[in-house]
Amino acid sequence: MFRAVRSILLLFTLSLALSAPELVVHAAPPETSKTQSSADPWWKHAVVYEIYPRSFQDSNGDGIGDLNGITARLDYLHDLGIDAIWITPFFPSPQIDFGYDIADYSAVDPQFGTMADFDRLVSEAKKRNIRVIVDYVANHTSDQNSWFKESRSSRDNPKRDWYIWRDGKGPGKPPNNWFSWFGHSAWTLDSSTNQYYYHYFYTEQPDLNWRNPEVQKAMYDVMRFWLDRGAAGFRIDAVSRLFEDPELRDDPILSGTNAYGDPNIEHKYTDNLPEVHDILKEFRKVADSYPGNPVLISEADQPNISELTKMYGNDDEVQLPMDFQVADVNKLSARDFRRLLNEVDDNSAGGQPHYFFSNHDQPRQWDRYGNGTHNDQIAKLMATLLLTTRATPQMYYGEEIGMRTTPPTSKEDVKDPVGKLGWPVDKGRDGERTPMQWDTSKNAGFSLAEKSWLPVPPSAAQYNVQDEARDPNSILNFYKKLISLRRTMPALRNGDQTMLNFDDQNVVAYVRKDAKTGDAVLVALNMTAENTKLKFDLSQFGLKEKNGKSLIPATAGKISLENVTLQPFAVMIVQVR
Ligand code: TEU
Ligand code: CA
Repeated sequence: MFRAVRSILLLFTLSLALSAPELVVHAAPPETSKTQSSADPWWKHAVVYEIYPRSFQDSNGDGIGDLNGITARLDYLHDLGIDAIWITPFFPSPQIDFGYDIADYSAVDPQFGTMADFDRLVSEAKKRNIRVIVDYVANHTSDQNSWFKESRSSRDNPKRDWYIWRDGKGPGKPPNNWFSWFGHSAWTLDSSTNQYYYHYFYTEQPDLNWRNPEVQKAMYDVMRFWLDRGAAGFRIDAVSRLFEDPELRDDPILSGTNAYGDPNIEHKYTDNLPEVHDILKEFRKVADSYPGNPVLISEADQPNISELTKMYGNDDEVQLPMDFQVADVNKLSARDFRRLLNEVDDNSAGGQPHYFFSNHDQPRQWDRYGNGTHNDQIAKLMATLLLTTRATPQMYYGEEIGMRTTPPTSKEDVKDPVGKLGWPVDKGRDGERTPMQWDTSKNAGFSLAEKSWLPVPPSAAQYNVQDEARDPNSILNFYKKLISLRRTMPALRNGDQTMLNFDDQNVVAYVRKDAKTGDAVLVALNMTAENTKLKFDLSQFGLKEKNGKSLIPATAGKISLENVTLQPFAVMIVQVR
């Protein structure tokens, strides 16, 4: 998925454009404004913030971020206004896939801290009304997990069937043509028992056999373990890959080859099998057996709205399926965004959408959506899109300061194994995992070590929390303003959403209106480098006034809705009656 995007990125020359509308910055709102106005579960109104713990804040000078580092930065997160953090895996792991290869599901890796550190993080976060969401890697373990060590020890070990073991088709021939997402055969021969085990991802990440009730029980216990310790829910990793075709049919071969030199295939028999939904229902039962509405967020790059919609079940599966369709439009296309946003509302599922643009697996939005000259303004446009629709927004650390993708410059420096395998076509995911840029001190304030695990990008000199906090026109203050509007305005918090001007090639526009209070806003996003004139008639929404109060950009008087001009990539949020 991320490979194509990555090569497109190389084409852009990056330059800095510091053009920004005037903006008034408000301090974080009082706690009481976070009180629910209705019986909605908390996650419906939350802003979720993804933290890659290796790269957020190092507290002990070893060059690797840790749990205490996150705790030390909670005041920053509170001031930003977010409601929940999702922390990618911090469990014991050989770190082949930087934590997504778990050796023990119920402990903390010493390089990230201790269980006491986790407990302290949860309780300190709670004091600031921030919930902690844990990553749940259900599809596979590490090959260093004691479950797998037992499983591989002999063909008749009681845990043999916890993983997918099969005979080859003949000498040197794996059971079928399935390919790993990370390159080459998805089967590895284990010489000690002369059978192959299946792994959707790295060789060191054997897939669990979810058809085995013992595996199911052990994994539901993992959920209970973290819920008992105060987790507010889970982001479920690679969930569409839980089941494989029992007949092991060959996947269809497509044309061309990928960055690893393998033929492209359709993962037809290892992805989105219907059985996934039986397990999602069980996950939900576990979550629902706890107070406080624990949330389930699914990570699955569903190919279309109907597959995505299935993730909600009948409101008995996940509450927030991540929408990869919206995340990966990968160009500023008013048409595409309008269609996708509208599709969700046309859909009878009635579930809560969940949008994001960046994460630890794909190039950052600053340069993925940036055009090379207006990147900062486009960063604000993407922030507006993320934070003003009715979807629950998910941010990735650093997007709020305009962090960019900074891939390694030589193969020797690559940390992510896919980057070594795919070099130079696929440089791996290091570029979007660089340390958080806090200030202009050593390692951008991330670590006191001589060398941080990934280098701090040169752009940290201009794009960092300390400097941006002081600049009223910064990307950081723009995010703060938006998050605060989302919290305080009934229209943005609870409102219905209706897309406008379906023929407009340049501008995405929508109305959010809260049925209860009548509070309404008009949001318009110019996705082009042209000055664009617009005209709005909102009478169909019972909004009769021809003028509105512009909140972004903040203007003194009212502006006319019949004669609006949007500068290149400009956004507008107008309160309307
Ligand atoms: O990624 C799961 C996964 O399947 C991704 O390939 C995803 O579909 C893709 O990024 C969409 O663009 C998860 C983790 O997020 C990733 O970091 C891990 O490497 C992977 O699982 C294996 O655990
Ligand atoms: Ca550390």
